[in-house]
This record gives sequence, structure tokens and C-alpha cells, in this order.
Amino acid sequence: KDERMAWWREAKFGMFIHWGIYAQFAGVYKGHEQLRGGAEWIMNRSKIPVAEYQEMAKSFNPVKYDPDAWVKMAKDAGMKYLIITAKHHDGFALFNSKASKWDVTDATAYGKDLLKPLAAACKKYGIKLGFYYSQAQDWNNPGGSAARKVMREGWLNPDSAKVDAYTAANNGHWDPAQMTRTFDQYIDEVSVPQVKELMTNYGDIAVLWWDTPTNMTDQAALKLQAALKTQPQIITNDRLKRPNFPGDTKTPEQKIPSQAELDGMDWETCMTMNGTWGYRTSDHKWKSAETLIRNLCDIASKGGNYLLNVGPKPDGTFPQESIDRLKAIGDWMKVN
Ligand code: FUL
Repeated sequence: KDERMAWWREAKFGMFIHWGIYAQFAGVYKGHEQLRGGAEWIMNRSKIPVAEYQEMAKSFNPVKYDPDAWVKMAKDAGMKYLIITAKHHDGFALFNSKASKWDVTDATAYGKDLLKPLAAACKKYGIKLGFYYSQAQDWNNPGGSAARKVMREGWLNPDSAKVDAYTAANNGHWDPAQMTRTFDQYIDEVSVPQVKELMTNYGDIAVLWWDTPTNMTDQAALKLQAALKTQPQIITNDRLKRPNFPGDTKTPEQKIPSQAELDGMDWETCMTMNGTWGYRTSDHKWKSAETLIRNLCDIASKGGNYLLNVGPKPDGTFPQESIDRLKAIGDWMKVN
């Protein structure tokens, strides 16, 4: 394990990227601002029907996507690795998947694998590539789980009481289309095959970043773990299934642990530069570059890694505020 963790323990700083169809909504549904949570949660928070959400994908066309520029920005900021949402809770695959038509190649105007050229750029700049993969929650592929969030936390529509009753009776789901397969079928037919695709089609994968083990079983966790076997050097986090699958790294979210909270486990604080993971037009709560640099120093001095998020726009570019902050951190790195 020590050998496997060596690069990671040196790395200190990485880039998290949350990108998907939610960027198209940017925190707004039918003119209504999403009330709570990150903008990547809009489908669940606002209970957007599956067909409607998938309709939005048709116009997803990030013609300004320039993965070389993305990775160069990470490199220039002093980052050593990059983790991108290969599939977030909305189930949308940013890659060409044979296991589901809800992927960039089949469901969007763009029609090309987004991860292939990103993997090439990472290789070019010597940046390690990792994938975030939402193994359990999936609001579009039938059978995937859905954390139960009440409608009053999303867009308050006239039917919210009815919607809340429906989700309560249906394990968090809000659309019958989400329930045409079982969770086990989803794991066997989508989750496991997609992880295998990610482990075979993109070269060396440094990290698999699992998330939200809603409804996970030990059996499903074992299958997903087995799907990683072609990448024996891979590092995994602690979100596959609790408590039996601790993984290699702890994942404090939006917070930096105090010295007293550290227990010898490897850890990585993931954090947003503003308040959302996915792109949101109305979020202007940007942390200053100075705050971000202080966070990095604090984390590094305590032996952790800082995974700092960017939520790209639907056109494929980073928000200017993120670009500015990455640049400022890079400038600071050069003189320190
Ligand atoms: C959370 C997710 O639900 C958020 O959307 C985000 O991906 C964060 C890093 O992890 O648990």
C-alpha cells in the first residue's frame, strides 16, 4: 500500500472537475432558482422528469472544450492530479459507454467521448488522471438509487406535497421510469460494466473516487471492487460502502480537519471555490485566492491533499473566476 500511495502522499494538490448535463441548467429550472444544494443536484432537488432532463442533453454541445488548456491550467497552478466526474448522480456518462445510451456519444449534439482527449492531455503534461464515479445513485439509468430529498428543498412547485409523498413511497424516486429495473440489475448492467470501461479505455487510472453509497450492498461493493482489477495501482476513497469498505483515503468535504481529528489515515479535503460543485450562474460566493492558498498550506502542513473543484460551463470553458484563482495560486507557487 505504501508504494501505491507514494505519489499521492507527495501530491498535496489536485483538481476536481464536476461537469455534466446539470451545467446546462446552471441552477435554474423553468425559471426557478434551485433552492438548496449544489447545482449538480438540480434534477433531484427540483424533481425534473427523466424525459425532460434527457431532452436537455440533446443541446449539450461544448464546442469550446479544450482539455489541453484545462490540464495546463491545473499544471500551472501546481496541481499533480485531476479527478473528473465520469458519471455523477444524474447518471450521464461523459464517455462513450456501451452499457447505456445515456452517455455523451448517444445523447448529445456533441457526440464525442470527453474523457479520451482529457486522458491524452493528462499524459502529455504528466498529470495523474482519476475518475469520480457515482456507483449507486443514478437518476436516469433505471434501477439506480436516489437519495430522498424533499421537494421543498428544490423548486417549490404547486405539486410539491404530492411529489414528496411519491418519493417517500418510492425510495426517493420521483419518476416511474427510474424504477423499471432493480438496483441489482443496475449494478450488473450499468455500474460494473461502466467501471470496467473506465478501467480499460483510458490508460492508467490513478484514482477511483466513489460517492454516496445510497442502497449499496456488500455484494455490489465487491463486484465494483473487482471491476478495478486491471488497474492494480489504483487508489480508492472511502465512499464505496460504509463501513466495510474503507478504501485508501478519507474524504472530508468542504472542511479541513483539525490536528486532533487526524487518525493516521490518508485524507483529502475536497472543496469548491464558490458554493457549488456543478456550474451555477447565480453563485457569486467566490473564496479569495488568498483563502485558497491558506487552505492549501493548512492542509499540506497537516499531511493531507487539497482537491479543489472547478465546475465548467456547458460550452466547455472554465468560469473566469476559477481561471483567475488558478492563475493566482500558480503565481504564488512560483515564488514559494
Ligand atoms: C457529494 C455529492 O453529492 C456532491 O454532488 C459532490 O459530488 C461532492 C463532492 O460529493 O457527496
